[in-house]
Amino acid sequence: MMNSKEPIRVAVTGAAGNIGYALLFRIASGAMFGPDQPVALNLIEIDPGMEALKGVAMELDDCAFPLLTEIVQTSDLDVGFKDVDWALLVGSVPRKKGMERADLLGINGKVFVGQGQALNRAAKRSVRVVVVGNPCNTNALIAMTSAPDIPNDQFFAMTRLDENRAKSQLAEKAGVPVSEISELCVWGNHSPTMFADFTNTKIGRQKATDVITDDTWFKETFLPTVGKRGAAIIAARGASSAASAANAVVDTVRDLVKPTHGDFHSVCVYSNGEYGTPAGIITSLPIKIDAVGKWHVVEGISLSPFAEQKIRESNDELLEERKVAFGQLGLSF
Ligand code: NAX
Repeated sequence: MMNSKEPIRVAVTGAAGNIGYALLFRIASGAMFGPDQPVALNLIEIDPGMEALKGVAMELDDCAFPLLTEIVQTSDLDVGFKDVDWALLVGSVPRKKGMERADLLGINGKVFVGQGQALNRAAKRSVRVVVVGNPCNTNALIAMTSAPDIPNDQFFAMTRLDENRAKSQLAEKAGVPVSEISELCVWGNHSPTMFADFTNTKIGRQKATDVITDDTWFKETFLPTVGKRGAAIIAARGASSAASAANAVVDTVRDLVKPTHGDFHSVCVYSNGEYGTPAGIITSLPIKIDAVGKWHVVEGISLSPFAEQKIRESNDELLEERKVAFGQLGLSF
């Protein structure tokens, strides 16, 4: 029987890449927006990826997903972003040997200027944008700056994978199911400087630091393990995180569209100076969603001097990224 609901239109860039391949099938199956919400997919690739994209679209067809109403395949951003409700910006140029961080910021910066401008021209004014392609915080800030008609609070970057990784490390250490771990915010930049705040995390109803009473483990094992988990996956698998990254995209969007009951989550948002974070960067903060679907930064978290110092270091890195990238691109902030 036909579903009478209007489909949610979702653009995905880098759709033929590794994360794209793990993500599209979950969106189309209903994992992101629910089991009775139709979706239309606008799949965006650069020209060299278009042939592989054709194969991915064939496989989507072959799943006969009842919720999937349409697949658009394109390398034209104005077609890809036309009337979209969500834009998941996954594709970006990877860092190659001999490339400096500043080079990467400039190369990807140009891409995200173009994507921001195209979103501004073609997407719904209510579009929400989640940037995954690295350096995702600064890429998101660049896209936001290049899309002046779309409100700043509709741009996000992803740290949910880091939160999920941190939760699973704590669950393993404490010998409890991962569902027992809550209130774990990853603060700052999606980079090894991020701070997974174990000091405010709960295990069951207790403070994590009352269950695991080993400060050295938190500082010298837990934090580096979470920060370097991406590199450890590459070393073991010979390829970067894809299924877990796609899962984190699903988690991020799913938890942005429904009111928060219980646990809050980490999302990079445009900062207004909350918790002493510099205003005007896209940085990871604890986010909850109210009854009308608007996000807010969770208030009242108490940060120790150690936590404040770690968060400051990560945000300083974001200020530096902004300075370098915006300088190269001739953008002002
Ligand atoms: P892949 O290299 O497998 O796929 C990227 C795809 O993007 C390719 O098919 C490529 O043709 C396409 N692409 C490149 N530039 C594009 C553009 N301008 N427009 C449209 N498509 C474009 O990478 P994959 O493993 O899928 O990772 C994608 C991005 O996610 C990388 O930047 C990666 O660093 C980042 N990640 C971010 C994470 C996060 O937590 N924020 C975690 C996972 C991942 O590392």
